[in-house]
Amino acid sequence: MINKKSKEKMSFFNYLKNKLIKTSKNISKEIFNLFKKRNTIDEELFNKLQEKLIISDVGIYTTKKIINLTKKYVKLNKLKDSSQLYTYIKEEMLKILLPVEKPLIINNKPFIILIIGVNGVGKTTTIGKLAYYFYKRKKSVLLASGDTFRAGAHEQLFSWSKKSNSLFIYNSNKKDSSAIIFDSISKAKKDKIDILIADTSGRLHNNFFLMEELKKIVRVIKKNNNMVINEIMLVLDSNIGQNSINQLKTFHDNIGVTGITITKIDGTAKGGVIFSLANEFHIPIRYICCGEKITDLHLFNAKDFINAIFTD
Ligand SMILES: Nc1nc2c(ncn2[C@@H]2O[C@H](COP(=O)(O)OP(=O)(O)OP(=O)(O)O)[C@@H](O)[C@H]2O)c(=O)[nH]1
Ligand SMILES: [Mg+2]
Repeated sequence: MINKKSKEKMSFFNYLKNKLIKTSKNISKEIFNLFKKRNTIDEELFNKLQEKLIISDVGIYTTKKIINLTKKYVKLNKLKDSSQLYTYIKEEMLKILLPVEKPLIINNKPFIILIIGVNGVGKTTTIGKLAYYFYKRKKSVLLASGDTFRAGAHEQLFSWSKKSNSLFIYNSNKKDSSAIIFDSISKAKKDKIDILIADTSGRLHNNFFLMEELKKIVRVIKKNNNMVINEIMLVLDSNIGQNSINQLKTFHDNIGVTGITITKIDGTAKGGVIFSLANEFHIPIRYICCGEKITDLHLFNAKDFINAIFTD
């Protein structure tokens, strides 16, 4: 008999599989067909595998790693039949993701999360979903409206605060993002709030002045006694594929990213970028977002992700 827990697990798995269908088509189906249609293991097979992985946005560096490991495995086990390699590649790709499966541990109060990223990647929407996620886990949440740039940013965040049963703070007299976030931390402390999530303006990673503003926010918060940013979370849109490597590198070099949330996994064929991000940076991937609904945010789980994209 199937119990409630395994039923839930099954329905989540089907949900994830559906959301990842385009990425899965690129990675799993292509590789599966490649190994099924051919029998001999030769250089041409590896060239084709390389091509498929690069098309799926796995990135050249990570692709080469997978190919080299597979070649070694073939040699070591004296393999002749390519069908034996599909499961091996799936396992190697899982090994790339496992080290970045590190959920956030909420270990102090207020736990401060600063959300950063390029324009339109889904920062504010992710905040709404995160707030709801924590609300469901019985945490009190305060949202700080630190985006002083985008028209309607405060209204958008306020609306998410209502939907997620969280508190909202915005000071119309203050135009400076660091001042707004600083005040909100004081309020969170005073009111004994569990988690504070601060929104920031979208900024291109190569915009010097906006990157300086972000550094200032971090500086102002760190300079004050007993105030620590517990998580600097970069939001990345999976649709931009390999470009997210540059975004992560620049944000990380400038202010130090401690966690990543990947959005818009639904509908993208470029979900393979997650392997490059994991392999090249080793920064925890905390959550993945698979849609616009408040419930479309999930803890990143390497095994679920691999099983959803690799159809056996
Ligand atoms: N399909 C899909 N759409 C998403 C997801 N996350 C966010 N969006 C949509 O992406 C668009 C931009 O979202 P915002 O949250 O406003 O993005 P932002 O990064 O805060 O944008 P700026 O504040 O302008 O920099 C909205 O239409 C969202 O509904 C997701 O996981 N899947
Ligand atoms: Mg926003």
